[in-house]
Amino acid sequence: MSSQATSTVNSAELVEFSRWPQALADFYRQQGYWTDRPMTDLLSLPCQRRPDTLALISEHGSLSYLELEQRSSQLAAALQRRGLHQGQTAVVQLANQLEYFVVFFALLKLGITPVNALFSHQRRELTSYAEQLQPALIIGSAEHALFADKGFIDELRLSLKQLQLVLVDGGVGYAGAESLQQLIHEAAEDFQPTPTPADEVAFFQLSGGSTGTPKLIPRTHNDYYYSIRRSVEICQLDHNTRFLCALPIAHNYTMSSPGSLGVFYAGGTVVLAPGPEAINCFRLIEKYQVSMVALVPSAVALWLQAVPGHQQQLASLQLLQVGGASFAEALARRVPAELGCQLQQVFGMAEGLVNYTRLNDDDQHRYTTQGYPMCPDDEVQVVDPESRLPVANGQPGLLLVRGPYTFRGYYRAPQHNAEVFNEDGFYASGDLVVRDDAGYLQVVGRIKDQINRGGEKVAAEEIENLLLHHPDIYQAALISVPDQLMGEKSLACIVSHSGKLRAIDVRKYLRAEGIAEYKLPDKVQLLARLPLTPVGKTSKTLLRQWAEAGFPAGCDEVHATELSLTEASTTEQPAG
Ligand code: J2J
Repeated sequence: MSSQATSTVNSAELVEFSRWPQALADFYRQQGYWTDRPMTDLLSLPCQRRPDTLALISEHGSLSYLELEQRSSQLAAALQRRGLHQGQTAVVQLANQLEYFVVFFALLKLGITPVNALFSHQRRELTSYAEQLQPALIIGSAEHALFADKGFIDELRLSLKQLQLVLVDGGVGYAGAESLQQLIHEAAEDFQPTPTPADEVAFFQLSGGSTGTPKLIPRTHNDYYYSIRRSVEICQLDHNTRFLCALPIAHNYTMSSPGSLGVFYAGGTVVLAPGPEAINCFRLIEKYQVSMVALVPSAVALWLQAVPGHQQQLASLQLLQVGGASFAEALARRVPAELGCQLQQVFGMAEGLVNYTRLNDDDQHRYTTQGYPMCPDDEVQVVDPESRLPVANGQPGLLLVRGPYTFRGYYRAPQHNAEVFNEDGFYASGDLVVRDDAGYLQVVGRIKDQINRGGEKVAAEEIENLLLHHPDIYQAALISVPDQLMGEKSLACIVSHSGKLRAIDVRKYLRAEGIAEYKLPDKVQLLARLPLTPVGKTSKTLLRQWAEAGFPAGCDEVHATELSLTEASTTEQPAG
């Protein structure tokens, strides 16, 4: 049977994933959450209603809904002619650019399941995704050091036996890769979409992670499409919405809460910014009459600092969302007066559950909580981390969740899944929350071994494993330290053989290992040995206490050779 000629292939050929139990799936359909429609509707429906409305604007051009529909079909047809088909996977890395959504919809139309890496990701992250997915297709940008020449692709080919095609956006091209632009502009002829069935995986989201290997989150059409429709409803988007996409385009927050995809569903316009830098964003807001933006707390803090004298430029802005990390109440209360718009807090996760403060909430809830779950059938439990028994409202506890858009397992990670899911299929996100009597949640801490660096998540274990491969390091622990702007920064506590390792050496070494810049430790502290808990594990609690109160002075266990990030970064070469 030719998979190209039919709308579906044998499900054995589709991407495997942990499904919801049948009873829950039936319930989610009955409640109208799962509609069994493909996510390609997110483009085709607004295109039917308003083909000429601009779907996307960037500084390099714009695309109407019709153009986005046509170009994504042209790309899908071009891929199909080259033998790509439903059931295969892809690794994609593009910046905040128009082509991101041309590619996203093309792959949905063809039924190819991609993971969209962040543009800040480097060799290690991409290699890990590629090794896990064994993609048939890789799409990158010549603007990124990894795809500027063929070195990385040649290296990948050795371990990717199923790789059929590499596409590069921009640049002059090189042997073994075709031009993305060229394929986008080939004729679509009589292309017939073959999306994967709606209860199968549409694409993979990225986990912030707490383990050694970055984990992939399978998201089905049914679950993701629901999360988008419901977000659009809560945030009251319509075809007049103009959304500034200033955070990384592939992040779950920017894509779906309600994000760019929500804006498409509502028939509005997405304005692409290269990043959240205040002055440039203010200019774009004014130029394109932006009405809504999604930011992380550190970006809001910088906008508040930069706004005096620029208020007029923000006249069109109605809603500012903040999420991804904890946002201080004092800053939250300044947003309406100083930025001239309403604030909405969003507490979400790429694994599923999303909480919003509602647009008609009272000030107390708006400024001091992270909202409540978007779906009435999100089942949230707040439990004691040890006993796993429910705690009373007002008491901190571990968040457990199950629901119509919360995943049921990381891709091919049975061991980790056994740790983070209980026998009833509830996922423990590792967040500590307090629930009030009205059901609003406040994020008060976490038990997962992760640093939340202004919304960018760093898995401690991933960095510790790399550090332990350094010939001069024999113990390492990565911890978070409070930071006024970022909320948290990372500190690597290291025991080195020579006792002479400097922060700059550590960062250089890690950079050469090929990890994203935001994962490099902000600070390094050398110690004679790491403090232990009674059961012999590294005591990160004690390390954090020392980091805050000062490492014990005069203690012969400590060599104070700390080097601050500013010192380090002024003496280092930029990545790439
Ligand atoms: C405190 N911590 C928060 C918040 C997320 C919408 C918004 C954010 C994300 C996201 C997302 C927080 N206050 N308001 O996917 O759709 C921390 C928690 C959570 C983790 C998830 C979305 N909002 N967090 O940030 O997968 O620790 O998703 O478990 O990147 O970020 O991170 P991520």
